[in-house]
Amino acid sequence: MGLACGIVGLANCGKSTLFNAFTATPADRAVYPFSTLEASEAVVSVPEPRLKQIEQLIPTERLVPAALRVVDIPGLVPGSSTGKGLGNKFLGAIKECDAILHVVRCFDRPEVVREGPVNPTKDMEELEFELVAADLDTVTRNVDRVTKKARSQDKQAKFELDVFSRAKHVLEQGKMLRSEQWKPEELVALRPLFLITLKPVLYVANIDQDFIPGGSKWAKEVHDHAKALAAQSMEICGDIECELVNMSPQDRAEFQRELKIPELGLPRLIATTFSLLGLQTFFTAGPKEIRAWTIHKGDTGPVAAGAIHSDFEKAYVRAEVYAVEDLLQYKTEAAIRAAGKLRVEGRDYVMREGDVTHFLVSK
Ligand SMILES: Nc1nc2c(ncn2[C@@H]2O[C@H](COP(=O)(O)OP(=O)(O)OP(=O)(O)O)[C@@H](O)[C@H]2O)c(=O)[nH]1
Ligand SMILES: [Mg+2]
Repeated sequence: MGLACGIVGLANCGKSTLFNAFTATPADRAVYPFSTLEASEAVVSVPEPRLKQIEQLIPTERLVPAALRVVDIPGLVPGSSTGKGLGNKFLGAIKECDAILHVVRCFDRPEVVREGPVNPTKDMEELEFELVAADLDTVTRNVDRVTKKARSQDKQAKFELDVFSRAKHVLEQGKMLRSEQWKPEELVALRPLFLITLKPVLYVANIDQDFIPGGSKWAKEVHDHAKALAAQSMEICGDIECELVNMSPQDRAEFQRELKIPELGLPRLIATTFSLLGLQTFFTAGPKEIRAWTIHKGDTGPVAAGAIHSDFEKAYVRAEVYAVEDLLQYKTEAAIRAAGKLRVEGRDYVMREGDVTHFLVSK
């Protein structure tokens, strides 16, 4: 199904606008809060300049970029975790996501309703409080669940109880789970709980158009907050991005010149989200299509083959592999082979970023 990132943020911070920019399709934007009542989902292409570079040397019928699912998650409000606003309805949608884009309102526009003056720090803390409360609820229920089992000296249950109790303690202090160091086996125990504050997050300061060159004091609050949590952050003007992606390329170029916006923020946002997910890309290239595929860093050849077709993981025999850079240097696969740069890799091979592969699978 592909990996998913969920767009969260308090009401009217610009989530649907950003979602619209992502998908270049009209989402239900509005100046009143709770304009979005259901989570909507779209699939976006991950920008990949190397596809075109490969095409220069291996002519093909079509280019297929990797895909990322984006989910617009309805308005969270202070108190959501206890049923206020749309209540807990949002939780399921966030839990299913692999990464979170936390959108923060850094624009002042009186007609776009909000309670009190623009205050990014307060907004971030309020939303995080809701997420922490939601996780605390989940963890508490699971502590209760394994406590009885742990008493009967069940080793696995005892381990889970330790891990869950520590998670509970972290959350009770108002901290997010990703702020803690977890061992791989602890993460394995926590994974089935789909905890929200354990997911990687990117803070997105949704700024006013006037601050596109930078210098928004509100955006700085977002960057500082993210930095203190060892998280990444970036600035974007949702409104402008949304307008730009819906324009013809000519109009867009003119508009960008006029407004002095050298580059769209969106491709960078997608690329950052992609790296946040700990992903890497490999390619398959032939006369029918050149395609970018998504795997996790550290995945082996068989796992990569399985991304193409689930049967291929078992049926994997070997892979012929070279790097995109080799293709750019030697120009043809035959020349890469002649230069001894085409590698034959077995089942233990750990894929590298930018591999171009032909998989040999058994019938
Ligand atoms: N000035 C300015 N206005 C923006 C920006 N992004 C969004 N808006 C406006 O803010 C209003 C609310 O945006 P939405 O995208 O509907 O907000 P939302 O977070 O999806 O709201 P809910 O779904 O109701 O929680 C719209 O009128 C947008 O045009 C921005 O970057 N700058
Ligand atoms: Mg919305």
